Amino acid sequence: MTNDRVRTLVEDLERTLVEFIRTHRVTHAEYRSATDVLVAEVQAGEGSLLFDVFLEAAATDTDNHGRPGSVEAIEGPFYLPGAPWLDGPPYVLPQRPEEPGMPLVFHGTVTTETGEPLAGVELDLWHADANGQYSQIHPGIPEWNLRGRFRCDGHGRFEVRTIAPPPYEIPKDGPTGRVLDALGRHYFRPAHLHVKLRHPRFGERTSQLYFPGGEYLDSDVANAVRRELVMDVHVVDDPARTARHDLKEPFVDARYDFAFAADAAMTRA
Ligand code: MBD
Ligand code: FE
Repeated sequence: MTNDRVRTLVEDLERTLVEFIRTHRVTHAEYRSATDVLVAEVQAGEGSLLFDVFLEAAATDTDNHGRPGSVEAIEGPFYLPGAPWLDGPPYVLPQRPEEPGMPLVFHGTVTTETGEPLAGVELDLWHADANGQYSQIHPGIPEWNLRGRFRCDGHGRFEVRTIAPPPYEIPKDGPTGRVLDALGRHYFRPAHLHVKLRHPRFGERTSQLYFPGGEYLDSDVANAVRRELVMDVHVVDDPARTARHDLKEPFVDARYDFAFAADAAMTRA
């Protein structure tokens, strides 16, 4: 961000908030309780959670506006850089021997915005476990559980096996939960997979994918669902197909095709 841009934004934010205080005749006690909430959020390590729940989707829409290719989605507060590269194919996300949850095979393609297959794109996938918890964020889960990186093949195809996450309840016992309580809102997000795509010449995209018909699709506490981000999903229980994935039980087949438009700055270079 340039210094000019910082000044434009901070000065307008200041004007907007001063105007807001005047319009609502915010008292000193109300002002102080607002700053106390923000300080409590930061002290509880929930600063990013609060902002990501209330504001991140709007900022993501800015980037999506008028840009070709698949829409992007919020990163959320629980992304960790440096996830392990998986051995494969076939790729399986790191998981405990009896990882709870129905097996999920997530697959699809990555193409350019005009539909040409894009080889060698890195996918960095992370999601919650069957209890709605993320490794390294919630205690008692092995490091990097349900987080990992792999690449699509020479034809832009990818496939990875993991487990299907449930609808997700954001941490509610801290200050963010108290803000939602005050508003009378619930704490839920629909079940989702987070994924980042990276390509040396195209840049990086952050997506998040949802299950059709899933609970909270229409009432996401983070207001981050976009209909373009709903996968094609069906349950497979044909033994010939489950065996192909080393499974004896039915699995969820979830497909998503990404269109990756190069960063304008990178194609100019
Ligand atoms: C999440 O997993 C998430 O995606 C968001 C937006 C907020 C909290 C936890
Ligand atoms: Fe999430």
